[in-house]
Amino acid sequence: MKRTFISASVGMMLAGMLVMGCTKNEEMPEKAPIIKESTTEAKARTVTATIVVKAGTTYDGRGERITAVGLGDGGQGEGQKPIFKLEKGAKLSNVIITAPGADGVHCYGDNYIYNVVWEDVGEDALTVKGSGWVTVDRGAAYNAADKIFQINQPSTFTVKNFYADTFGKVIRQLGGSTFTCTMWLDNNTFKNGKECIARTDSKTTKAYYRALNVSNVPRWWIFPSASQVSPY
Ligand code: ADA
Ligand code: CA
Ligand code: CA
Repeated sequence: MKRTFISASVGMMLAGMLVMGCTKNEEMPEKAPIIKESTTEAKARTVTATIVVKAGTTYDGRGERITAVGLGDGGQGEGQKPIFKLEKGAKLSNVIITAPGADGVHCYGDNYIYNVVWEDVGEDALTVKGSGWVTVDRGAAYNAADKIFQINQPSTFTVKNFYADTFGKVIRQLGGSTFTCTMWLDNNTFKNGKECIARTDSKTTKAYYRALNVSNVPRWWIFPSASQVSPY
């Protein structure tokens, strides 16, 4: 949570495009999250309890904006509740999560997260809580005081076609943990990070990356050895 509200700037950008009569792609920010453009038409939904997406099923919000009430203040206190709990094999798509982000999305393994926008990340945006794979494809995360993605179980974690602006780190494997993860980062834009793209303390975790557009992030990787990270 960082108290800059991005909708105003997105609105101004869209208004500016209209004034200039601009429809060209080069005037859009790179990798603009696709559902931001239809935010004004998206349904608003308030949730007061974690939404559980059952094993093997899909929750498709079709662009709805979800606001959590009573799940946590979105600050840095641990123990807040998730807004979504994805059981094994569940999918989540096309939702905007507003402030307060609480503890975001909890993933129990083999989860596909497509086009989810965190407008104001809470304690963190998404946590891997079960082993397996988790793929985050498209979408965006803004204003994370610290972590966006927290990995607490061995997993293959992929982030692709994603946009993050203002964060501490994009990915953090649980501090002090020695289990093995594989991170894949492909075609992402990461701007204005205080610390790094990814951090682990595990000597067996590996990261592979390509097509990253990174600006104003002091270090890309904080890993025990540089040999754990490679382009692909
Ligand atoms: C911190 C904390 C862990 C866990 C994690 C999370 O790393 O030390 O116990 O709560 O955050 O999942 O947010
Ligand atoms: Ca945490
Ligand atoms: Ca958390």
